[in-house]
This record gives sequence, C-alpha cells and structure tokens, in this order.
Amino acid sequence: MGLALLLVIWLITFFSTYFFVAKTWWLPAGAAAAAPWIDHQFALTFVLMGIIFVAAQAALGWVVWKYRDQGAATKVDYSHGNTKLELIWTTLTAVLFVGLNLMGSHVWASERFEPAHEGSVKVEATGLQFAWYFRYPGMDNTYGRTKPELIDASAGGDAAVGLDTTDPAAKDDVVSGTMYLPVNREADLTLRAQDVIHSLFIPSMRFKQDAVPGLIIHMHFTPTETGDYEIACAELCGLGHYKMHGMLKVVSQLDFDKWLASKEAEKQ
Ligand SMILES: [Cu+2]
Repeated sequence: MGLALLLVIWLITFFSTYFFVAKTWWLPAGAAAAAPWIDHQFALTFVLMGIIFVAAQAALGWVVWKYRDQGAATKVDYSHGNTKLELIWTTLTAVLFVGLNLMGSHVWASERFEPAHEGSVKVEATGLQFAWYFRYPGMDNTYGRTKPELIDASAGGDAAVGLDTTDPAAKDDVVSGTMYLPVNREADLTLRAQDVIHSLFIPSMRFKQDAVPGLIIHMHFTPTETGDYEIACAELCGLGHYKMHGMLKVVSQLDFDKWLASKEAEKQ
C-alpha cells in the first residue's frame, strides 16, 4: 500500500509538471515593451516554485513509503518536530516570497504609478456586461463628459459609454468595439467599469488589470509588434462572461491615423 501511494504521488507530480515543462498551454509570444521583463519574472518564479514543488512531492512520496505500516505493534510516540528546521524553511520561504515581490514590483509599479510618457495615445476602456468599449478623445485630446443616465448598452457606440454629446469636448470622441493602437507608441489607458468588476486581459501585451465600478484606473503599455491580439475579460463577471471577447489591432501610425479619421468622418 505504501509503495502504491508513493507511485500515485510521484506519477501525479511528474505528469502535471510535464505540461508546464513542455509549455503545452503557455502564453502567446509577447508583443509589448515590458514583455521580456515580465516573462523573465514569470519564468524565474515558475522555475523556483517548480523545483520546490517537485522536491516536496518527491519527499512526501518517499516518507509515505518509508513510514508505511510494517506490521510491528510498537507504540506510536508523539514528536514535536524540529524547531531548527521549521525556522530555516519559514525564513527561506519569507526571503523567497519578499525577494520575488521586490524584483517584480518595479515592472508592476512602472506601468501603474508612473505617468505615461509625453506623446502617448489616450484610450479609455469601459467594461460592461458583456462587452468592452474603447474611447479615443479625438483631436482635442480631451475626453468628453459621460453621464450614467445616458448609458444605453443595447444602443452600442457613444450611448454604450453614456457620452454626453452636448459637451463640446465630446464632439470628436470616438467609441469603438475594437481597440486600435499605433505600434511603438505608448498607450495611456484609462479603465472603467459600469456594472461589476471586469478585468482587461490582453495576453500578448502581458497586460491584465481589473476595471472597477466607481474607480478610474490608469495604466500604460507599449505595443511593439503589429498584429491582431485577443482581449478577454479575466474576471468572472456574470452569465455572459465567456463571450466578453474583444480584439486589439496594433497598426502603423499611418493606419491608425487613417482609422481614427474614418471614425471621425462617420460621426459627422
Ligand atoms: Cu467581464
């Protein structure tokens, strides 16, 4: 029985680890400026935790087998354990945990707490059940006023975000169901949510941030390769959560300008 348990524990461990080593379900290739940093941090965390996980499970299997019932009717005695060993592994875990957090905090904070660079392109992402809308401030680079009472999700477009068209700053605002961004230019993102918490997840951009009702959250990232990238909602936000899918099209500056101009023309 002890041997059978050892085999089961080891088999589950090695079988499940295999998929991570073989990268069966891995992230798509990174296409943002911060992707190499984030991937490095991600890989480092994974390798360290993987080694610890495999070692701990291997040891568990071995202990289960070594201390199996061997039929001897000796009395079991209580052991407190080993204080020195407990201190060592608790300290090591704390050092590892705090260390990894400190290493990653720079990348994390630089996208959130530092403002976007001059010349970045402004985009506002609004999450609602169950779609993403993206708003561009237009020529004046100023977002027009929005009002909750003007929100009409079923109408889509301007009404979906509750744009107040009487505001002069709103005249040139462009609302789109697809996110367009020029390549190699920083995107200055503003995240909003209308109903419940959503999470804007663009795996190729290594971007994931919650959108919370009542909060305006700023973040920025720089796409470095043109192409079409999937957007998902990474927060279980209701029955239609699975279909809260969008697309990000990273295009040249010229194509971006053309697209924005055509959307402006549509509004006139
Ligand atoms: Cu959602």
